[in-house]
Amino acid sequence: MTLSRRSLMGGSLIAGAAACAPRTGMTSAAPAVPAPWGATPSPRQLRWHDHRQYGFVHFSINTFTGKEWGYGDEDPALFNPTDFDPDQIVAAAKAGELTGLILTAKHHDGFCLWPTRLTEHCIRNSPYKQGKGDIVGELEQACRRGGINFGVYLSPWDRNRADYGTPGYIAYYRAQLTELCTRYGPLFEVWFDGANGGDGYYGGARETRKIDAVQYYDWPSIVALVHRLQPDACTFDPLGADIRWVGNEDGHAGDPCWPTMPNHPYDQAEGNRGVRGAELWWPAETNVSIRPGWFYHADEDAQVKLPGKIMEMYDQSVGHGTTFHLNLPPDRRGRIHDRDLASLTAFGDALRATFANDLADGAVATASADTGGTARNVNDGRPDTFWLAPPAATDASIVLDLPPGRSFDTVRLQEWLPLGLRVTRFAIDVSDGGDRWTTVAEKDMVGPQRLVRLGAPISPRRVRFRTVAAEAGPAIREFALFRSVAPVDLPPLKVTDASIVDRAGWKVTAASAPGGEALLDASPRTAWVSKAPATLTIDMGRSETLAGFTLTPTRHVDPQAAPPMKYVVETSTDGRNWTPGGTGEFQNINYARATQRLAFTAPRPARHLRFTFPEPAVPAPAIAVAEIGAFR
Ligand code: FUL
Repeated sequence: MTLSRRSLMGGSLIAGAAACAPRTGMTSAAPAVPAPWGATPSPRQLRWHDHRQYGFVHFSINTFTGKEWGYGDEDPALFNPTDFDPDQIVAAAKAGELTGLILTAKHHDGFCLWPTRLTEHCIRNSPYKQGKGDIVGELEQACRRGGINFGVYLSPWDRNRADYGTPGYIAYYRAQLTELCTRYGPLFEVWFDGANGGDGYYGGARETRKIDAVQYYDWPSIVALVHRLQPDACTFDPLGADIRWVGNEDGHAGDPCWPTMPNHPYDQAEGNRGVRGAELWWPAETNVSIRPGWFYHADEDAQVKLPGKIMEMYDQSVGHGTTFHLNLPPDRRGRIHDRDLASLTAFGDALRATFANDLADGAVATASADTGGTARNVNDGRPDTFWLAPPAATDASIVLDLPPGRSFDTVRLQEWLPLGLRVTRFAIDVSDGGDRWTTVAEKDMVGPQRLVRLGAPISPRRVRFRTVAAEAGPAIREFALFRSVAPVDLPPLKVTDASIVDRAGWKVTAASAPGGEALLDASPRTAWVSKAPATLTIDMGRSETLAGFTLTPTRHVDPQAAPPMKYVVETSTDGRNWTPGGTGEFQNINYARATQRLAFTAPRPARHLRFTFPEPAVPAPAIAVAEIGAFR
């Protein structure tokens, strides 16, 4: 039988709802729980929603080669962390209030971080612990010790395997997955990357291989394998069983981001906002790196996202109804760098300080419509209770009469998900007594979690949640109030990297489009834009021995101009005689907008650099590049 996404999603919704009947007190009988409205989460999705924010750990061969995507021909001997400390990584995650970690057990280059017998391209052949180490197991154990969840990323694309593209590779991939799902205890999430096919080593073939991912992997059967071996693990997969991609790697979900989606293949624009009332419960995860790249690169130490930025991303992910998946890449020692740790800690401190005290605690809740005295459940601090309005009460509201002196600027709301997304739009009103209400916010969707930031603290006597539009009387799990604490900022970090060539005196001497000075102005905000093929020649004003060049793509997504897909680079000492410097593909450039470092085939003296960028990385009318540099 072919499993469809729908059959994967089905299951125990009824059990989910029944287990969660509202708490109605000792004396009253539990009211009948009404039918859910629309799609509802499976029990495993329901648990996953409550994980809220967790970490990604990109750590592999790329950490040691400075790349974002390994080609697949890297020597396993390169993997050599000098001081791998999984407890330090877990402590960093906990400092940032992350509830779990997902490790890249294998990235696109095919190198496996666990001692598998399925391939030689793995940690057994690395110097780490003389081939006796197991990064997957060591991090898993540290997560258990630290009391946080553990999950794995296993890249479907494998640039090392000779059999990539044939049925033999799928058997290999499933065997890998089986090892990961059976050796490392309960996993909370299994992450399947959407990046698939392109050039690679492929056992020495060194060619480009394209596959039809949907057909090749047969996602429903892979997801079924995970669910059979790991019933609690939600899959992040490109077809759509448990968790969907939010549609960007910048840390923001649409406002709101509905957890429901139509039953058709993933569409990036839809993925960012979801579709109200659609058939599938397929909620989004917002994944983003704390650094420009997914892997650690020392020259990005000064570009670690600041605590305020992390808080903004938290608000725009968790606060919009998705989970927040923040990448923390360990450095070459195998530890989280001090800068990332400082930023995470400041973010975590602010989060803890903000949400420590629910200022709705002790308030008296009165609902305009209620089923069996459930209004008080809305601020009882319990995750297993909710206020339930009768199904027909689509205009229901609930008022919290606050004890005096409560000053808040943040409202946190949650819907009782087993009954579906009943509320379409709501308002928050406040009053100082009597019936004069002022509306301070109006938003679409309550959903798994909704944060409403008011901008400034207010101290009303009463605060009201009011449905503006609903499909059924609301079922609200939480109506909480907080006073936000802003994260403490970090002092600027100045990095001096002697390998980076100073660009003073550089000039663009020929180009396929004007505006080349934007490439040399040290601002990633300005860009040089050219139709494809884009060509560019730079005179550095003096000759020196260079090892390679850097290219920074534009940071913003622009349908009119995309980063280049490939490059051809040449060097010259006199501007007349040119030596090939290499050709290649930029790695993941359209999604991770980080500076790319490309080594020449060999270091050489050079004064002039000449580039050709044949085509954009994704279909677009033009190519855009923000900065070009060089390294020794
Ligand atoms: C992308 C990959 O290509 C990146 O390298 C990274 O792993 C990111 C999380 O997903 O699709």
